[in-house]
Amino acid sequence: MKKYTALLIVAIIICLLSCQKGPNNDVLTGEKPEIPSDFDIDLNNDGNPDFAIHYFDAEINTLGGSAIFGVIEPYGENEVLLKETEPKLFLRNIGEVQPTVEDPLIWVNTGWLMTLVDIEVSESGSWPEKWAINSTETFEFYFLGFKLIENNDTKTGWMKLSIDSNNGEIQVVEIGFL
Ligand SMILES: [Ca+2]
Repeated sequence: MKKYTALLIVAIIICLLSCQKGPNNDVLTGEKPEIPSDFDIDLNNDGNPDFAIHYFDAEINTLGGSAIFGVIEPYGENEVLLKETEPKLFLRNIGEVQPTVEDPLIWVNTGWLMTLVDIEVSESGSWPEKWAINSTETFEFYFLGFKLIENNDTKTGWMKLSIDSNNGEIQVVEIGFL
C-alpha cells in the first residue's frame, strides 16, 4: 500500500511540474524559425513601393538571446496611424482613420522600424512555437491606417493584414482609401 501511495505522490509532483507554464503558455522548441521573405507594398499600384515589410535577426541581450522581428517601414514621407497608449496593431474601427486625428491618435512617419510581429528566445534558450503579434488580442485580420504622401498630394487609407503566428508571415489582403 505504501508503494502505491509513494507512486501517487510522485505522479502528483510530476503533474504539478509539467503543468507549470510560462505566463504566455508558450510551448518551447529548440529549432530556430525560418525567416519569412521581405516584400514591398505598393498601395496605389503606381509601380513605386510605399512601405516595406522586413524581417531581421537581432541579438537582444548579452546572454546570447536572439530574436526575429517582422517590421513595417515607410518609403519617403508616408505615415502610419498609431495610438500612443496601445500596441501598434490597435486599429479595429476603420472610422478612426481620418486625415486629422486627436490625441491619443497620432500620424507618424516611423523612421524607426515598427514591429508588427516577433519571436524571441526564452531565458532557457529555446524558441517559442508561436510568434507574438503586436496586438492586445489575437484576430483573424489586423488593420493599419496610412497616409500616402507624394508630391504635395496626400491620400489617406487603411490596409488589412493577415499575420500568421505559426510562421510570422504577414500578408496584405486588402487596401482601402477614404
Ligand atoms: Ca505606390
